Amino acid sequence: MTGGRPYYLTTPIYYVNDAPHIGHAYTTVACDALARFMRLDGRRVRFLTGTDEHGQKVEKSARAAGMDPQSFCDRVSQSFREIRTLLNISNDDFIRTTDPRHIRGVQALWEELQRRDQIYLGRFAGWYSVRDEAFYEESELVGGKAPTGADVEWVEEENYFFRLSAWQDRLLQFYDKNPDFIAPQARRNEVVSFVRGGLRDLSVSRTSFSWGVPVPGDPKHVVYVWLDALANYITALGYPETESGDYATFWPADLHMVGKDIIRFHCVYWPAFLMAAELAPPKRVFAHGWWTVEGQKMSKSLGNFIPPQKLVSQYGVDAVRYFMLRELPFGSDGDFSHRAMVGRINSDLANDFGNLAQRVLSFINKNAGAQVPQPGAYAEPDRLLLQMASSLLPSVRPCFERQQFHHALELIWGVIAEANRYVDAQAPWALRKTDPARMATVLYVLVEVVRHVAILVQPVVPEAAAKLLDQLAVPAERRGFSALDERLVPGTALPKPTGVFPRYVEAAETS
Ligand code: ME8
Repeated sequence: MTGGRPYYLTTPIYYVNDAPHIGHAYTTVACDALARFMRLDGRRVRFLTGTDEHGQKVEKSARAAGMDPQSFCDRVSQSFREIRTLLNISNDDFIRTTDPRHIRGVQALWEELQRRDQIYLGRFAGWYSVRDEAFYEESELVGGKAPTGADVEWVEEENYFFRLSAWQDRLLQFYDKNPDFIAPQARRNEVVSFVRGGLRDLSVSRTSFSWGVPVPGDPKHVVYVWLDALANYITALGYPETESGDYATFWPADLHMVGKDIIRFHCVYWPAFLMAAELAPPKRVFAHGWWTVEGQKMSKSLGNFIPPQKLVSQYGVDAVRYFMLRELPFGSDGDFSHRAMVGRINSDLANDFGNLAQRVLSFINKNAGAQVPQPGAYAEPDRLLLQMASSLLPSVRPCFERQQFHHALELIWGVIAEANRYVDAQAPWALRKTDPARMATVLYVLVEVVRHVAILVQPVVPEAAAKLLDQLAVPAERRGFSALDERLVPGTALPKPTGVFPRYVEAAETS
């Protein structure tokens, strides 16, 4: 789409030290649903994801795999790229921090910061965690480890420093003026109190390894992996070119979606780097919660990282996407269990939505000439149900704008429940003999409601929604939100329906 107000959203760029798992899939699916929603709503969307390939952690993993870092990154980055097909992700761009366009942009940002006297050479002595790629104060350590539980090592080396301490007041003013910058509220409070507690200058280069972007003019240093990584959000838009092209169109980003683990980098360091380079900070950072698996933290030692391939082959792509966005209030932590997944598939998808669509469409196919029925005058219950369906978009839109996916789905499923009650109350099968004209009106109301719902769920379950819209004979160009106000044309032939949400049946135990 070329017209429309721009909307730029990003996932974190994922470390290539490990293969993708459901945590990565979660952030990417949430962004994808939002990107699709905005496109259907007429926005000009740029949706970026990618991989974070530099730093000591990746260098170590490459060595452990017996590979040179570049070949190692090429291999793992490819597995993150494959998520696109696997989970039906509609990203517009995929950036790698080893891309020449990115390296150029990072060096330009460094030079800009240096030119503005925001970087100086000093000596670092402190604690560093390779797993978190983060520095910690002595006072932050818990039992000799990072607050995240990661091991730390004592590092002393010549480093460049960014004058973060000088930005404390301006950051606090920025948060104050932009109450929506950090969501949810609890994360906002956490960031504000961290900054109020005082900021120290931040070490932004390393000399003890070489897998990174060389510091311009001093190549024995590589740029700190977080300064390198955060810059992806602008280098993908063509930074340092800011006057024209994608940067001019899409920056500042409407949303950086991240997990709660990396909020400090996105809400403190990133806006400070940008303000120091006289660039606009992003409009919003949303930090979602953390998944555990069957009640346990995901970890290498437990071997319970679920690869997205496994989920998709077991449950299907739409079911996985729906589950992720419906199961938890977006922002809260939650548990990924087989039982909960099957519950959602069989009750919300198969029983509520699938059954509604299937019984209406097969009834029309068998008993109403396999075409869109001709409605007569509407009765009160018809008007009420149609009204509920057409008021969905105005109530669902603010939920998406505020990343309240679960709430948007609750509202849509409220209409599905109402439509199921309406089928039972109006009993079209009984009307077939007693009042065929009334039967046609009831069926028309129902296909209209199914069309509304199918259009609105496209961002979350794109494959099933497309199949359903095919079965309603809705042409591809009439599937955007601006087509919601239109009506199905009576007499349009409808193809033979097939179920779009199969029930999940447990495989029989084999011994
Ligand atoms: O932090 N539950 O990359 P990363 C929910 N390269 N989300 C999870 C999760 C879980 N259990 N585990 C991971 C990095 N995630 C940096 C980012 S951005 C400039 C650089 C998701 O590979 C969540 O979005 O460790 C989290 O923030 C991200 O993966 C961390 O990915």
